Amino acid sequence: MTTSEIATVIGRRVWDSRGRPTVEAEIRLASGAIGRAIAPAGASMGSGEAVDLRDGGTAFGGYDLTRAVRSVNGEIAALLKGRDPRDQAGIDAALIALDGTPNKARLGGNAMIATSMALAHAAAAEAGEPLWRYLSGGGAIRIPVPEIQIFGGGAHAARRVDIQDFMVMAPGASSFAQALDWTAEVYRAAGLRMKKAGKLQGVADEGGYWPAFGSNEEALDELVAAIADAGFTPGPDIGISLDVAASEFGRNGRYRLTLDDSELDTEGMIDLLGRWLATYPILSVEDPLAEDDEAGFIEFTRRFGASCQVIGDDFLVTNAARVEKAAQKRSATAVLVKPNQAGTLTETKAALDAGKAAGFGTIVSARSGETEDVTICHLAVGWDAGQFKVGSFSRSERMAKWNEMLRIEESLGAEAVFSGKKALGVSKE
Ligand code: 2PG
Ligand code: MG
Repeated sequence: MTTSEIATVIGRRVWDSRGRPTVEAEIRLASGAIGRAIAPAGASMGSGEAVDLRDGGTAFGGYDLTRAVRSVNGEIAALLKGRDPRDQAGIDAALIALDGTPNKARLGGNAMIATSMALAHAAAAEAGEPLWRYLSGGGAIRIPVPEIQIFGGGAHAARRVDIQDFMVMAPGASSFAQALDWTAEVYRAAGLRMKKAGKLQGVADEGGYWPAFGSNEEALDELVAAIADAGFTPGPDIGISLDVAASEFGRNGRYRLTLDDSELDTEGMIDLLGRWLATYPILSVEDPLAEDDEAGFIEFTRRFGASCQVIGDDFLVTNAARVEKAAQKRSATAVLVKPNQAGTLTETKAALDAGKAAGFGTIVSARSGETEDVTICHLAVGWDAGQFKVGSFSRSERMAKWNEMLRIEESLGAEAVFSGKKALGVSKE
C-alpha cells in the first residue's frame, strides 16, 4: 500500500438549500488526506443532463436518494479502493464504464459527480495545495467575473415572471472584491426600491428578490433603476445578464409567456429579446431559446452575438460534443459549465476546454439547489473559466462561494488578475 492510495470512500445523505436530500462523497487516502464534496441539484434542467438519481415514492416528496448513496458506499467504493487519487481521468473513465449507461442513470450522476469532485479534493490535500492551484497545473491564474442574481423568476419563483434570472455583472470592476462591492450596493438598492413600492415578497430559490412584478420589462426597468440608485452608470462596466431559461416555457418553436399572456413563435421570441437588447444595457443572455430550438439559437447569435454574449446552458448541458457543434454552427458564443450536468470532472473540463478552443466565453455555474460546498470556486479559478455564476447575494449556500473566491483572490495578492471585460464571449466576425 502506498501512502497516497485511496483507502476508503464514504457516501452519505446530507441536505441542500431547498431542504432536499443530496449526496456527499468523502474519500480518505492511506496517508490520512481527506477530500469531500456534495452534489448540487437543478430545478430548470436540460433534458441532456446526467441523471440526478432519486428514489421516487413518498419519502421527502420522492427526492430521497438511497440508491445514489448506496452506489457510493458499494460499487464506487469497491472500484476506487487502492487507486491513485491523482488519476482523475482514469478514475472518471472507470466510473463511466461502471455505470454503463449513456446518461449515468444507474449509479446516478449525483453519486458520480460527488465522488469525482471529492477525488480532486483528496488529491489536492495530498499535494498540500489549494484545489484551484492543484487544478491549474501551472497555467494562467485569473479571478472570474461574477454574475449575480438580483431578481429570481421562472422555475425558481413559481413562475412569477417568465425570465428566470435577472442578474448584474460588473466586468468593469478592477477586482472580484470590487465587483462584489458594487453588486452588494445594487442588491441593497433593489431591495429598498421593492420595499418602497410594497413589492418586497421574500427571496426566490437562489436568494434573489421574489419579483412581484406585472411584466418582465418591469423587472428590467427596476434592475436598471437599482444600478443607477447604487450610484453607477448602467452600461459595459456594470450591466445586466439574463438567464431566460426558455426551455421552461418554450418547445417546438412556441413560447408561452405567462405574464404577457402571449404565445410567440421563434421569430417573435427573438424580436422580443432584440427589443430588450436595444433598450437595456444587457451584456449577456443565457438560453434565449428552448433547448430544442437550434435554428433559433443560430438566428439569435447571428443577429446579436457580436454585441451580447449568448450562453448555452440547457442547450449545451456541459457536453463537449454539443459545444463543438455549437461552435461549428455558430449557435452560441459561450457555454455554461455545471459539473453535475456532465457527471464527472473530466467531462466537465472537456466541455470547458471545447468552449475555450472555440473562442467561447466559459462560465462555471452553481445550481439552484446548493450547499456549503465551494468546489466550483476552485474549478473556476483553476481552469481559468473567466466567469462565475452562483445565484444571488444572500443565503449562505451562495455567500459561501462568493466568500471563498474573496479568499482565493486575497491569497494571490498582487498576482491576482481579474478577468474583466475580455472574459465575455462575443462573435468575432
Ligand atoms: C440555471 C441554474 C442556475 P438550475 O438555469 O442556470 O440559475 O438553474 O440549477 O435550476 O438549472
Ligand atoms: Mg440556466
